[in-house]
Amino acid sequence: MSAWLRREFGPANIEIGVIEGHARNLGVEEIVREATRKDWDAYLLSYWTAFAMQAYAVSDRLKRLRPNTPIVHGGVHASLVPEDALPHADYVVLGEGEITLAELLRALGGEGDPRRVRGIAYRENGSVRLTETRPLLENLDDTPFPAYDLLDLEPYFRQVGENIMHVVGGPRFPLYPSRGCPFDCAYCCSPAMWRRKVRWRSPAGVIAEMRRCIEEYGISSFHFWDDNSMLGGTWMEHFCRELLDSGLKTNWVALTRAETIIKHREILPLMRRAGCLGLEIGIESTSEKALEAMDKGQTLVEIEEALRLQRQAGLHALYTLMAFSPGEDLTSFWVQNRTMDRYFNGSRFPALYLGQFATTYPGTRFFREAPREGMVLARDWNDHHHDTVNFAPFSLLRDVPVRTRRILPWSGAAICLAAMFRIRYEVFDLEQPPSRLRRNLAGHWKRLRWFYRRCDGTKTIADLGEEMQRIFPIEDRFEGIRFCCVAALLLACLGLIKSANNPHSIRAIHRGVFLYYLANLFNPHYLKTLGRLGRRAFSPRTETGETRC
Ligand code: B12
Ligand code: SF4
Repeated sequence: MSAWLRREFGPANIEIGVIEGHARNLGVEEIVREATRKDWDAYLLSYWTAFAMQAYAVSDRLKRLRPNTPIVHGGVHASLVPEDALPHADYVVLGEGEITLAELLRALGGEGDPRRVRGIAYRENGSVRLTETRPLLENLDDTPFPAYDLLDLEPYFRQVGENIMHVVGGPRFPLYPSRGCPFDCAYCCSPAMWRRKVRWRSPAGVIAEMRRCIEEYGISSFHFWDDNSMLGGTWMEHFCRELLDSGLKTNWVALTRAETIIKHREILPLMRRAGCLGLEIGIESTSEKALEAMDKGQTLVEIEEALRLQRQAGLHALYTLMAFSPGEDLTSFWVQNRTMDRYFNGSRFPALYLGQFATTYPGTRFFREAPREGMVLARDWNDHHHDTVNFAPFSLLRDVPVRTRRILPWSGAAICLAAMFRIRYEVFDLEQPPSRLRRNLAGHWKRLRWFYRRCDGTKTIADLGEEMQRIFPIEDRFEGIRFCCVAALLLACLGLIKSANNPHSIRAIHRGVFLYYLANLFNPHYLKTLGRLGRRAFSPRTETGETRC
């Protein structure tokens, strides 16, 4: 966007400052302080749902300090729920921002009426007005080389685990071969945001961007951030051939879908030769019921075949999972873990596979249908993040857990606690003082044992959640349900509990998983991460109490 504005206005006629609050982990006050160091003509904010509250707080502070400076919001959250953003903004740019923002800034500078600009929302007499829809950009090759010179690039160059681009660590840049996706998955913002239309840049344009990244920044690794880079199989084929012809030595990973991989299987070896390291598939769930409910349009048979084909071509198979989608229950968690073991683990020790939590993003069908499908546990937008249990489906809440062991084995308990530490970031936030962190761990340990004892085949998970809320001193009104759902997920994956409706006997795998983690301890990468975690978790620090964004 900055590069677009610079080109539109001419570099000599516009000055742009970028504060990357998320990447630099800045708090509201820090952002406001930086933003008010100069007298800017407009403030532009971009954010996702999980950061909306911080963005609103920043806007409100800026409005108080600079009441005459227009504030414009954009990005996926503001675009899909402008009525929520508008109390904190003068204008919201809806969807694709390049042309709209340039026109709006010109209008704000006196060249026309801002309220006539297409593709925006604003307030008038207390109600929200949307202007005519802005057509999507016709030629994506028209988008300029990103203005990396305005960014602090250090957070992009960190190692895996600390890198904001996660999945694969190390220095690399994002790339967008395309925008949009024709599918209509219930939980995804893309259909509403990009209107299910797919547009492509030319292979030559993408390669030119790669060349500049290498020549100007020495970066030759890339993360393709479009929705499905393999969707146009012929595009990918041309791109790979041109990339090989260009002589550039690059590494890249991309997102795609299982059936796309199968459909374009013949180009996988070519992609590998052209520098592709791996492809990420959203597996989401291994429950056919859940996959159907979310309209994923991708079957388990396709997923397995796609993973096989990737491996055959020498590509890493990356994947994502979402726990607590409508349709999932205790049996599906057990089946999921065994299925993932089959997909990824072969004959090694059994492992525990955890991804993120299903999240009801506004503007999606999942958001609209969530109150009918389960309990919405999100208290505010801060909770709309995949690290937080913000939804529990009735299919799970109404399931009745039975333990498969008389008492919780210590190895099972240890795995559950370690896993909770990894997946419950909001509870085990490493920024909090060590004493609170230890208290949280001890509390989790106590509640886990209590939960296991109560899995006697007489109570549903919802009942247990409510009971836990009454018995334990928990401040958060949803924590009982949240905890029981997470405990149920982990214990069911390990086979230490099963559904009372499941007539089959289950062989618990806790010892195998424990050995798997033990074996991993000798992996230098894990050792390094653990060392870092230890240092971060237990080094003394002062608490500022400030919300981070
Ligand atoms: C690449 C990507 C990632 C990457 C990089 C993320 C990053 N740090 O930037 C990775 C893989 C790391 C990632 C992770 C996550 N992602 Co993600 N990701 C995407 C993806 C596929 C592309 C984002 C993108 O760059 N789009 C292309 C650009 C061109 O579009 P854009 O950013 O929307 O910007 C345009 C307009 O919005 C507008 N605009 C944007 N800002 C502004 C500001 C102003 C002032 C104006 C005028 C206009 C404007 O103009 C831009 C150009 O036209 C989107 C899906 C999608 N198709 O957008 C999901 C998406 C953004 N991710 C999402 C989420 C939730 C996540 C995760 C939390 C996990 C998850 N459940 O998927 C994590 C969290 C990561 C983190 N550290 O915080 C959600 C956000 C939903 C929401 N409402 O908040 C999306 C929309 C996917 C979805 N579930 O529907 N993600
Ligand atoms: S989840 Fe992937 S396939 Fe489904 S609509 Fe979103 S981008 Fe498309």
